[in-house]
Amino acid sequence: MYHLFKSLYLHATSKEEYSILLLGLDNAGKTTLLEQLRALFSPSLHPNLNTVPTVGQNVATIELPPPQSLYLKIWDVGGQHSLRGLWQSYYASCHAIVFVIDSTDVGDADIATLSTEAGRGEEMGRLEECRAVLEDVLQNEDAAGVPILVLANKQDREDCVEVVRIKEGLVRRVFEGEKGGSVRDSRVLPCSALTGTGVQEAVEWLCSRVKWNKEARPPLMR
Ligand code: G3D
Ligand code: MG
Repeated sequence: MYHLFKSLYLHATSKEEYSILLLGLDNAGKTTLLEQLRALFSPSLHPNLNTVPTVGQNVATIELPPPQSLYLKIWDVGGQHSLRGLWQSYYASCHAIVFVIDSTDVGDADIATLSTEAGRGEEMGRLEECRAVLEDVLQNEDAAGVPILVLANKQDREDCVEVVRIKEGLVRRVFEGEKGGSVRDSRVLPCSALTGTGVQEAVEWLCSRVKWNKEARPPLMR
C-alpha cells in the first residue's frame, strides 16, 4: 500500500524533463542564449551576458510554468572546432537541437553562391563552415528524427542578414540537399540572445515539439 501511494504521489508531483542541445559555430551566441534563458525563467537572476569562449560545457535547467509544466535541461557544449567531436555523445539522449547562427557572420547566407571548390585547400569561409557543420548534425544517425530549431541570432545588429535569407539561402537548401538526412520537424526563427527578443517564441516551439515527439524520445521524470 505504501509503495502504491508513494508512486501515485511521485506521479502527481513529478514533471517531464527534456534535454535541449545548443549547437552552432563558436561566437554564434550559444552561451549568451543559455544565460538569457536562465534569467528569463528565474526572474531573480540577472543574466551574465559577459560570456567567455566555452571550454567544456555549460548546463542550465529551466522550469516552465503551466500550461507547459515541464523542465528543459539545456546543454551548451561549445562550438570551437576542437570541441565539436563531443557533440556526438549528446545526440542519443537529447530531445531537441537548437542550431544557433550568427546572422552577421554568414556573408550573404546564400550557399548557392559558394563554389564547389570552396572549403578545399584554403581555410573555409564561415558560411561554408556553417553549412558543413549543419550537414554533419543532420546526417548523424543518433540525431535522426530529433526536432531542430535554427535560430538566426544577433538580429538586433544593423549588419545582420535577415531571417528569410538565412532560411531560403542556407537552411532550406541544406535540409533539402543530398546531405539533409531524414525528414524531421524543423523551424527557423529570428532572435537576439543579447536583448532576449524572440527567445520566448523559441522556447514555445521547443516545448510543443518535444511533447509531440515524446513517444519516439520519452522524457525523464523528475
Ligand atoms: P558562443 O557561446 O556561441 O561561442 P557567445 O557565443 O554567447 O560567447 O557570444 C559571442 C559574442 O557574441 C559575445 O560578444 C556576445 O555578447 C555576442 N552576442 C551573442 N548573442 C548576441 C546577440 O543576439 N546580439 C549581439 N549584438 N551580440 C550577441 P563578445 O563581444 O563578448 O565577444
Ligand atoms: Mg560559448
